[in-house]
Amino acid sequence: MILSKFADELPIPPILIPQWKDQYYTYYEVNMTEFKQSLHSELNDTTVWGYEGSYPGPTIQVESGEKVFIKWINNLPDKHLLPIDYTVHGAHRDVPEVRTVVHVHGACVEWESDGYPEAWFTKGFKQVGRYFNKQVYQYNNCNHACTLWYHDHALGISRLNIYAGLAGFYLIRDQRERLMNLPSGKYEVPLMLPFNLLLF
Ligand SMILES: [Cu+2]
Repeated sequence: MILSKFADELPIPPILIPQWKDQYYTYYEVNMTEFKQSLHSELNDTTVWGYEGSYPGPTIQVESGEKVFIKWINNLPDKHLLPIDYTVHGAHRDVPEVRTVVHVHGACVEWESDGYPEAWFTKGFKQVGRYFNKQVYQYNNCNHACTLWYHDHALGISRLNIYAGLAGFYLIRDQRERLMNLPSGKYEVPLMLPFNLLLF
């Protein structure tokens, strides 16, 4: 089957709304779930994994220096969407099949909040990897304005969790960027090109 090109509008992920925000800090909760989503109007809906019912996940947009807390919550099924290679390091049968941990790529964070591959957790934090340390991650966002992304990082199945859909944008804004008068609003289009780095 050949799919028509340029048939659908480019999906732009929604901006995530925080649960709480005051002058001191911002708090988000982000659920990982399995759901169906249209990936092309000529195809039936596809089962994917995503954050807050969105694939790619909703865009997290913060200000440089903003103190942000995020609780990443695994509400995925017990069975993986994709076949697991149990010979890969960290993916042997002694660990639960579906495990997740979120890494914000390029963020400056304490190690406990960095989404270490062995800090994975399962649904309801029932089982955790040996470097799991806390449920709510802290991000100090010390970077200047930049485009970062968040993605799954669980040892042995990162690539599968990301193929399944666990990735999204994390944008840091600042005054210096705003003064550059760059294209903004609907003229700023975030693009994500999925390909396989050496992710295991
Ligand atoms: Cu990364």
